[in-house]
This record gives sequence, structure tokens and C-alpha cells, in this order.
Amino acid sequence: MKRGEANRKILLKQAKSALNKNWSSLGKNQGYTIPAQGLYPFQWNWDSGFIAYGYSHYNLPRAIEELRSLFKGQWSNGMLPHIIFHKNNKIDTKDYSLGPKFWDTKSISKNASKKVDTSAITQPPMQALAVWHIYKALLKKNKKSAISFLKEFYPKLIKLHNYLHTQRDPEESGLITIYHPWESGFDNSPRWDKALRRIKPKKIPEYNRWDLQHVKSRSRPSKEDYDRYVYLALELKKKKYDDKKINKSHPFRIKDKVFSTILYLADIRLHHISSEIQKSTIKIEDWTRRFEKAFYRKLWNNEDKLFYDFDLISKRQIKIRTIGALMPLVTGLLERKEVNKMSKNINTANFCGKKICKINLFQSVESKENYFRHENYWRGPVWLNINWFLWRGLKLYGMNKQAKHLEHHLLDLVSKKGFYEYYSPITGEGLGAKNFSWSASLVIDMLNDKSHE
Ligand code: 9WN
Repeated sequence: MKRGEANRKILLKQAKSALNKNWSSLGKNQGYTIPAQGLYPFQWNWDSGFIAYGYSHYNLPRAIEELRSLFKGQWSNGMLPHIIFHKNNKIDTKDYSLGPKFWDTKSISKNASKKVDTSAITQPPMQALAVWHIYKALLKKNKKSAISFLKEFYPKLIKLHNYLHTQRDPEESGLITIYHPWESGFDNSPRWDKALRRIKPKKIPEYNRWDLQHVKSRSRPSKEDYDRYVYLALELKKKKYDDKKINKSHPFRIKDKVFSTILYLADIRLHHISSEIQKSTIKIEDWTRRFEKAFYRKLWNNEDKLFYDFDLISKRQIKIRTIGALMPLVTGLLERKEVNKMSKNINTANFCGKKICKINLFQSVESKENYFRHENYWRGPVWLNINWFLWRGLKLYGMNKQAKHLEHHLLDLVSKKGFYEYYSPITGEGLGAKNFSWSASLVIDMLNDKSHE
């Protein structure tokens, strides 16, 4: 066996063991995966989509169970919450902030899940991607069970996508509105700075910074940001989590390019799923057409050759240079000449600028920006889920050299440092939570990619 191959085998074993450690059993083969011990003790929405990708390569029943557990939290209007507070004796929900008591979903909204406590906001919808990925793996084993798996998840997915395309896009613009930075998954990204600074929070009840018991404050959102997160959550609660009211007057409403891009990718999978089980695809075609029309017109910035979010309150593009600005690349909708226009930006060294970066991966924010902080969460560090997406995007455009480069550096980083939540691009140090599930899971997916040779 060649040395490279042996290293890949070792890494695969380590990644599986990291992921397995985060399994949280609910008995009788039921359970879910926490993102990480301590800091994130429940089930998170988009995390579980990434996590299911990893399991699908070596434990299909668990990949399926991961999604089943997540959908236990789905609301009757289709909304899939960003946190599902499963009852697990090992974890005391009263200590976690913002926990189930704060959201109080069952008494506030008739739509809330009756089965389990949840938050009242959502996250980027990775589920149809995961379902389609699992289906392809099941198909290699048994067509009948693969189809019955699709039939089980189709109604949940269609309900979720329908919610997003109606309640989160009442304008039928093809782009999705988020109500809270947590919904983006890029919590304290500078993408949200301007919109957040507009908000002057009044009377916030005392809340506990659970996160700071686990991670150094310089790697987490500031108090200024956190006060606004709590304030926005309270505002949503005041409106009884009612989308109609929220869409009229909530102080944070942004068309999120990453969320909308992921929903587009998910819609394409939902289209495949529907065709496979002979369901109508008309509505889905309408949804995908809307995005195809809108994303370039509304989000593309020709001067900077990047995609930006759109603030519904200031009615302006948010011109902040972050890794999210490259995301629409993964749709494959851009023509080659447009991708060429972006090529200066699709370059890890360019993102790093003059600073000497230890690792050649896409960092969340360009070093030259004054809001860049190499150790602070979504304000500079390298995140593996976004690099995984861009790796797929590069391959989609036949940019194999760049994709290989990215893969090489990503695998090298985790071999040396382990599966951290994020990494400083300057020092290469692993930051945030240790043994982070999606970092392990997406490495498993990368290592199983047959085109690596
Ligand atoms: C709030 C779980 C989640 C991820 C997000 C990431 C972080 C939570 C937090 O952790 O957010 O949802 O407490 O900071 O930003 O993307 O889903 O891993």
C-alpha cells in the first residue's frame, strides 16, 4: 500500500471514530448526533444534513435515523427548527441558553412540534441533499427499500420547501428571507454587522453565555452581537413566531445568498426525488425557475465580481467580502466566462492576501478587511463545510487542479490538527469545539470520493 493511501485509511478511521463519539442514543436504535460535546449538546438542523453525508458511507441506518430524529421537530407549517432539544437524561436543558424554556414554542405557536421541544427559527435546508445522497447509496443494495425511504421523507421535504418558498419568500422572488443571524449558520459573520448595528436593543432579560464556559471569548461572538441575537429572538417571540407579522415589521430581514443557494440545490434533489416516486414536479420547477432568474439579477455585483446578500430593510446589497460570496458557484448555473470573471476571487491565496497563511483553504473573511479576525468564529477562520461546498463547485466546473489543491490542504490540516469546528488561517490552530461532527463527517465524504485519484 502506498504511503498516501495508508494515511487516508488512518484518517478515515479517525474521522469515523470522532463522529461515532457524538452519537446520542435515545434507546431502541433511535438517536441523533450532537455537533460537539459541551458546547452543542442537542441536534442542529444543517449540521445533521452534513452529518448524514458522513454516515451514508459506512452506517446507512444511522444516516437515516439522523434525519428521522431531526424531522421529529418539524412544525405543522413545515418549518424545520434550527435546534431540536431531544430529551436525553444526560443533558439538562435548563442550563443551555437560549434553551427550550426561552423559546417556549408549544405554548406560543399552534404550529410547534408536539413531539419535542425546539427553537423557533430555521437553518439552511441540507435535508433533500442528504436524502438524495443516502438514496443513491441504498439503491446499490436494494431498490425496494431505497424507494420506500424516499416515500417516507418526500412529504416532510415538500412541506419544508413549501414553507420556505411561501412564508420565507412572500414576494416570490426566488430568494429566502432570514430573520436572525443564527438562521444563516454564519452567526457573527460581518455580513450582518450593518443590519445588527441598526438595532438598538432595549430591555434584554439576563441571559447566560453557555458558550463561554466552553470556548475562549475571543473565538466567539461579542456581547454586542449576543445582545442583539437575544433581542431578535424576543422580537420573534413577541410576534408569536407568526411569519405574516414577522415579514411586515421584524427589524432583521435579509435575503441570504447562501441559504437561497442551498435551497436551490435542495430543490434540484427534491425534483429528482419526486420524479423517482412519480410525484408532480410542477411546483418545484416553478421554485427553481424563480431562483435562476433572481440570483444573478439581485445578488451579483459586477464591480466586485462577487455575490452579495440583499437587505430588505435598507433595500441594498450588503457589500461585504466573505467566503459566502462564492457560494452560488456550487449551483453550476454560472457560465464559464462568468466563473472566469470570478477567478481572482476563487483563489485561497487571494483571500489570505499579504498575511502569511499557514493553510491554503478558503477562510471565512479576507485578511485585508478591517473586520477580519483570524480566531473569531465566522469573522476569519476556515470552516470545513464551506470548503467542502466549494470543492464540489470547483469540480463541477472542471477546475480539477484547484479542487485537488483544496482537498490536499484540507486533509493535511485535519491529519495534523484534528476535527475542529474552525481553524485560524494564520496559525493553523484548531479553534472552537473539538471533535466537531461536520468536520469529521465531510472528511469521510471527501475520502470516499472516487474521483480523488
Ligand atoms: C447557534 C452548531 C451550530 C452551527 C452554526 C454555528 C453555531 C450556534 C452557536 O453552531 O451556531 O446556532 O451557538 O453559535 O454558527 O452554523 O449550526 O454546530
